Amino acid sequence: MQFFYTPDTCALASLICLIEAEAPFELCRIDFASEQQKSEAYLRINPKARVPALKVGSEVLTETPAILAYIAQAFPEAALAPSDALAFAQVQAFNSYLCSTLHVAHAHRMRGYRWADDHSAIEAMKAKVPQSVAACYTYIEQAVFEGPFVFGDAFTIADPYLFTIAQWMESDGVDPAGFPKLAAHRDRLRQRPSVVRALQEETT
Ligand SMILES: N[C@@H](CCC(=O)N[C@@H](CS)C(=O)NCC(=O)O)C(=O)O
Repeated sequence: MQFFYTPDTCALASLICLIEAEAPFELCRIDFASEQQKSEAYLRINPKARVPALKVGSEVLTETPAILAYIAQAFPEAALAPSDALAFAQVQAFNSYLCSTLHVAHAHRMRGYRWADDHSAIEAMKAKVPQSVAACYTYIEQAVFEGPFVFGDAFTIADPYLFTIAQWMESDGVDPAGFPKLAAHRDRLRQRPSVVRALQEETT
């Protein structure tokens, strides 16, 4: 497998899971500074011009929830997701929320140009980020998070994904002190060997 990533992006969640699963893969770094995600060569891999992308044989998987679910199912011995269908769907519901709601709220800070051309509209979207992102964390802290992991005692594909996005709390203008369970989860995951290794590998 080839894993296409950029440091400090949502690709970290999939990298942690590849390491957890002890999956064989080659790391392929995409350089945002030179806009390599828009290069012809990368667009042939992922026409969406985004990371992450996971090449499995001749197939390319994109979208973090899909990549995480694939890793969990392709490497079942790593036990990264529940085998019960309903419990698995709950993990997918959570990861879909991170992908389609929390990550998108965060993207309004740096990528407002995706939704508007008008400078004042872009600035207004940026100004709303601390509030819209905090509302997502309030929902997760109060209605979802079981502890010590998202879904209780078992570490699942939901944990590295939440960890990855929660790394951006401060830069999104959200104070982690307002979310004690999520802040403790973030601290706990920072110590986990797969996370330590992923953070090292993505920057080397
Ligand atoms: N829904 C996608 C989002 C992927 C995405 O937006 N990735 C960002 C990095 S976090 C990216 O590649 N941005 C490059 C750009 O906007 O040019 C997923 O969850 O995998």
